[in-house]
Amino acid sequence: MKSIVFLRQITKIVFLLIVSIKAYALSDIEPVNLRCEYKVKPVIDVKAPRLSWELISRENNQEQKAYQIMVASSAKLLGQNKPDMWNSGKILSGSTNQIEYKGNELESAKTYYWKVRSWDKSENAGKWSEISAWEMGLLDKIEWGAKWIGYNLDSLNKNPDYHLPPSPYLRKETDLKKPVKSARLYITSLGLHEFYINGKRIGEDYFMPGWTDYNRRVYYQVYDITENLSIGKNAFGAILSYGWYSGYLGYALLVKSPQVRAFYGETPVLKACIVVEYLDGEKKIIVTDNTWKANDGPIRESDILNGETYDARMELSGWNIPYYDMRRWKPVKIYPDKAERKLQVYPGNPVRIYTELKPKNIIERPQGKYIIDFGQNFSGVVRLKVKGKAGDSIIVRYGEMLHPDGRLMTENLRKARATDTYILKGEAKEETWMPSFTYHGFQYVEVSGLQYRPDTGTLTGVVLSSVTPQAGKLETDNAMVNKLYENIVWTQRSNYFDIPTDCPQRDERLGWTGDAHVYMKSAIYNNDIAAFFTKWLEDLNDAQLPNGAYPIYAPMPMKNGMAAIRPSDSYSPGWMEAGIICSYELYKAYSDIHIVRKYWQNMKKFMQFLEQKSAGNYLLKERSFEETNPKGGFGDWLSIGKKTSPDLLATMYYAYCNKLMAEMAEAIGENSDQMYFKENAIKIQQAFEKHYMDETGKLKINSEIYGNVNGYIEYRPETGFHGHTQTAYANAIYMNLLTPVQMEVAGEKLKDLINENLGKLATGFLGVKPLLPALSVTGATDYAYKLLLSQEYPSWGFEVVNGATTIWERWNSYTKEKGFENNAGMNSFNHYSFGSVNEWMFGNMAGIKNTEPGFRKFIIKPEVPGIGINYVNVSYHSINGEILSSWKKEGDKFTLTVSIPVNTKALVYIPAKTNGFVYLNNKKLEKKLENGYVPVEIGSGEYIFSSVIER
Ligand code: RAM
Repeated sequence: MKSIVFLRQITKIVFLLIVSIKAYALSDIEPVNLRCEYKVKPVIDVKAPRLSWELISRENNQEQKAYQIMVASSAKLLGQNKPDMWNSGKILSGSTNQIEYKGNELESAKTYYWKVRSWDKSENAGKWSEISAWEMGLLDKIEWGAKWIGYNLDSLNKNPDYHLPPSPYLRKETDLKKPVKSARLYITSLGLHEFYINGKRIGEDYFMPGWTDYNRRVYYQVYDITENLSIGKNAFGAILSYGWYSGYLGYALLVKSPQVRAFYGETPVLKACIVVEYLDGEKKIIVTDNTWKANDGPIRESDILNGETYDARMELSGWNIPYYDMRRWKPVKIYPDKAERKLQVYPGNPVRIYTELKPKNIIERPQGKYIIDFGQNFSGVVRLKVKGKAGDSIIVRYGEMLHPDGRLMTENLRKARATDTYILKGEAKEETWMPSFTYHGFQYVEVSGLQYRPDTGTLTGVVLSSVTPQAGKLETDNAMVNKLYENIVWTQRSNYFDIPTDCPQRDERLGWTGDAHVYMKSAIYNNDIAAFFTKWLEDLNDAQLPNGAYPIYAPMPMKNGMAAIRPSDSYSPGWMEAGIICSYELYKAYSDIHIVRKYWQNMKKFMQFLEQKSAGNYLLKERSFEETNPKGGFGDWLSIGKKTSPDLLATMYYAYCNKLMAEMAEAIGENSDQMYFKENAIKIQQAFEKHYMDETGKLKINSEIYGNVNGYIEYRPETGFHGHTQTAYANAIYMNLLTPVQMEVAGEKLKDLINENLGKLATGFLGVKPLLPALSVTGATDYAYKLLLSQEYPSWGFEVVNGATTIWERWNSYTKEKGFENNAGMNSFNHYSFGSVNEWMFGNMAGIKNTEPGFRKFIIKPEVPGIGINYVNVSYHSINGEILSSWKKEGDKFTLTVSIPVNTKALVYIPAKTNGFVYLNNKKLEKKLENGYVPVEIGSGEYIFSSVIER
């Protein structure tokens, strides 16, 4: 009896032990890639920063059931689990991103340390993450105590063609009496700056503080300069340039605008604050004030569009190191601040050197000139390593293409001089120089002034781009498609340059809104652009016009209530919707409801503008936008063939924006707005159907209404405007504006139009993005592949086989027969809009599409062509982790390898033959075929599916 009791007790203990082990078992779920406001260990000035992490685990179908965040004011406290700032406690939630800090108030200039742990699907806690951190900027402008300082050199270098004054140099020396514990540099400028401490350039960033509406806000950077300082004398030096603040912008010179440069101010100015903390805790603060001295120096001209001239003979040797003789330097001038101008931490990804390129080919030209081919079109500059006599000028001209006779083609740069000049000081050793405040879009440079043949070390291509982290990879067994993808990536790299520009080479480089929204989803698959667009959406909303319309580009400097670069620039259907579409894409891709909330009132104001335009008809009839220039806006810009009515497009965008607004309203819990926009969308769809569609489902417009009206850029009386175009159907399908029956009809019509056009596309900027997706949705994947794989004009392949290394602005930017036919004045070879086919390559060819914000839920539904591609390997690093879709077709055998991040769910569609079987990791699945696919829902993990498909 005794022993039985004993046994019972033992069993009970063992049982309790097992239960408690289970309860306290440590899961292998682990938070990694901890970020704050989309960045790893950033400096920020957001009062309730958003935290995110990704999860890893060896277990399949793993999920997060809860999390806990701890934030402390020191790493030590956090290590001891003493979160003096915030302890979230165990929060029952599956969210791993967009989690707002809810702790004690964050203070200026402090660093905060944080960690997180998650509970897995079985409610077991994982281990704590590694410690991450963020630092706060200066939260109040007053704290800077610094003045705007500058040195006006505006009267110099005024010549009839360009007014390019030299760069001011500013400096100051300070004694530091004791050993330094830590030091920070807070720095900004109106115009561009480079900053030096004791001879060393601070930071790796270029073109800071970026382009904003400087009347409203200017950004600053924060650098840890602890290592740069030493006891004793320290020298601080800055070089300023005109940049977007006071240099040339866009085509102002070309179109002979009343003002061509200095749109925000004339003199570039600097504001800096250096906070030094000595080892003993005492602080010393050095600010820009009237104790700084100024001079002009070797940079004789510097302008983003026009280039830089550097006279090495005028170098101020030793100017940025201590004990420099300052007698010839002048006092700086103090410039007033604007009370309303905000001073904020740069929220985007700064421009940095991406990589360097060696010359691929060096070609000798007449008159001692050489052309250097870098083999790749890109944004950046060249670094020179040259020798020669004092006073010799080395002149570098930049171009994207060569004329057939071998000359550098520069006509398409229009008024952008795009020339850098280096004047040698004539040293015995080689002299090295790279411009600081200009960039060019080019593949070739022409160099003159060299007394010898350059070799591959003489000129180096320096690639500059905003550092948006890589997110996607795409590879197929089709060399042309691979090259197309590479070209798309290079085009994005060239144009995501502080703002999303249209092109990097000519006198334009503006944040064109139409280009930005048609390409954005494509961009998302390639890079993490969350921070980049967080910055530009601010620019876009700052530029919202008083009537509520979003402009055709942003930033848009204004003068007397009109665009300053070209007074007739305002808004355009197809462009202005970027205010809605880009916010929506950011929300969808990164689950960013914060951005939706932030601009909700702005977006509603835009919707009111559209409503007023529709005058109660829920429709934008023909000739609804007579007030813009060009009339009706830009329409399906650079399309070829029949032109789509801009108002028909405007109406579709009107409906589409209402749909997106309804979805965003739901996301932020604005229920009445949601109802309102949803109903509006329906009403617009009905009005659209009534006005722009005949009984057979054919899209139509009344072209005669446009007759005899000058000012419609694409309207010709002979050819008119149309509704029955590829662009019109593609958009109607993509935007989901049709009933199922109409959808089917539209799909047929779209195919008919392609057939009539000998199997070719005819779309412009607005039609190209939805074209392949629309074909896919309506079951014409074979058509989509035919267009993708075509190498005949007009197609993506045509550009590739004609040597393109980036995406062209026009389908016929260059043809072998006609050369640079068209308008060499508007002919960029580095323009991403037509690269929007990338969205289809990731979303359809590889089949990765998000169905819940942030790719928390997504589908993988690869579309497999009959011929042309047998292997596709695509990954996308979402905010929830890395997704893989890799498929292979060998005869009739199909294999699909997928990888699903922890805490996400995927609906995988495996293509299969009727009556065919689908295997998962070699095990037969008992599932039914639906429209050629077997859908399988899976959680995290790696899986290999195989099936038999039609050959
Ligand atoms: C061109 C720009 C841009 C386009 C507008 C309409 O000048 O390059 O790509 O959006 O015009």
